[in-house]
Amino acid sequence: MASSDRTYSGKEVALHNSRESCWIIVHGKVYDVTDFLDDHPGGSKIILKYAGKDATVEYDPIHPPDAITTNLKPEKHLGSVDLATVEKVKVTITDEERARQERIAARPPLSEILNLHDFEAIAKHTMPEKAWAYYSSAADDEITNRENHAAFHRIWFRPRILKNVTKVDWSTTILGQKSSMPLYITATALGKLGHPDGELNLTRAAAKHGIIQMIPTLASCSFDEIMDTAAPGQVQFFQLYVNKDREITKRIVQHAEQRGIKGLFITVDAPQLGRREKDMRQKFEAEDPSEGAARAISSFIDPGLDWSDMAWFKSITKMPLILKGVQCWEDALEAYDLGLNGVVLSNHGGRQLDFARSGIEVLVEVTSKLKEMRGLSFPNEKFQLFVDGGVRRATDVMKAIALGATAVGVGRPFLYAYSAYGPEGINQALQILHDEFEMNMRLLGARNIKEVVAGMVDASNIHLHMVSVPADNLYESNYERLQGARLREI
Ligand code: 173
Repeated sequence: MASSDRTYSGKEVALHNSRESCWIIVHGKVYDVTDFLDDHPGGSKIILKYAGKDATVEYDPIHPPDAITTNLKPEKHLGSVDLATVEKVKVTITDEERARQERIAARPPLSEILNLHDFEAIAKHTMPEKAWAYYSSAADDEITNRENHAAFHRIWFRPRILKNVTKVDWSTTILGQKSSMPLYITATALGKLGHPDGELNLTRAAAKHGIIQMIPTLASCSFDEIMDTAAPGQVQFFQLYVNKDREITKRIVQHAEQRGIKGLFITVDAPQLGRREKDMRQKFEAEDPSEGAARAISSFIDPGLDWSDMAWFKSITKMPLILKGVQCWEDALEAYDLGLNGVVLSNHGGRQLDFARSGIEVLVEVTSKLKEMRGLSFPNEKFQLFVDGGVRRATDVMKAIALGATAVGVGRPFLYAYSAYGPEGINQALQILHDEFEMNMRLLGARNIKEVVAGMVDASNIHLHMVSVPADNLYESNYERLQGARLREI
């Protein structure tokens, strides 16, 4: 019987290269995954590709480092391998990859990146194709994905003048926690697809700029690694996918609380993952070749979650509870009546139900109905409203604040910033937003976030989906059209 302190040679491991006996190497350790093959959420095919070999490079972006140790029985942890004896997995540099490297070398200097669209433009041309497809993809015809951004174009400003705007301050508090801007880094999965440090890029930049990061359940880095990287006292939120096994959920939630997480955002818009066709066309190497990266790893999410679970969440944690993915006033009202602490008006970046309305549009109906039915005014300390989706500018954030949001979530733009330029990219992205806030607060005539009020916007057309707006040239050049099926080469 193998013992876990044994050191194997690469040759010995290489013998176990079949479905009958399948060993793999990850980070210098040897694992017997023969019995696990059919339980692997991403299917057996991808593991078998690395049978007897070092799978680290393929493993890293998709799994938190502790995924293998927590999911594989201890007796299957066979020991270490002498890496010097392991045959390198041959990485053949394709013409496509060579061309990508050339494009990376041709990036403009960061000083020429002027806005968040610019990061997206560079990321589109320099990220590995699969990673770009995964981050940029959205559900079905991607109508909601485009609408998220377009909806902000139906809101116009009514600036005030002569307000002595020598000093302007756009800092705020979110769930009682200080933030240097009324926005937070929202949760997005698989951060390492864009850069080897994955979510840690966001953690470090959030600390530097005094903003809050929402840590995703499906981060590429482990939760503890992210918490350990955070600066002392750095405020973080946690996004939760609820596992069918509630004991696992309870363990995750209580661990998050114990590590100092200040808000639990329960995702409620993904009982099943949307079909993201750009991702599916990448032929991600899952059991079912049409699955795509996200679907392959999401089978644990419980479609049985319902309102009656909320009392249970309250019983297992004292963290503020916020539902992420509310899409109409009726559900916002229910959340309020159940005593939850807020809702994120979100359609998951257009990645779930296509033709779901934008969060900013839903915000307008939620504030009006909750005022009418419960006498609430917004922003509201006790029941906070958040919006995400389509945000690219400080002016987008200010529109949401004027309409009653406490803060706004930004996801993809920050992934693109670090995917295109690494840690300096995300720093620059946040600096750009600070600069945009400073200028636009002055131009709007608001000295602080409390002065950004409903009277400063005209959102009277928000519910009209067919109004003429000026062309959005930067966005249009980044948006990638869906491609239909093509004939095979003959
Ligand atoms: O939007 C997503 O891609 C997402 O939330 C997700 C969910 C499960 C697995 C991977 C990603």
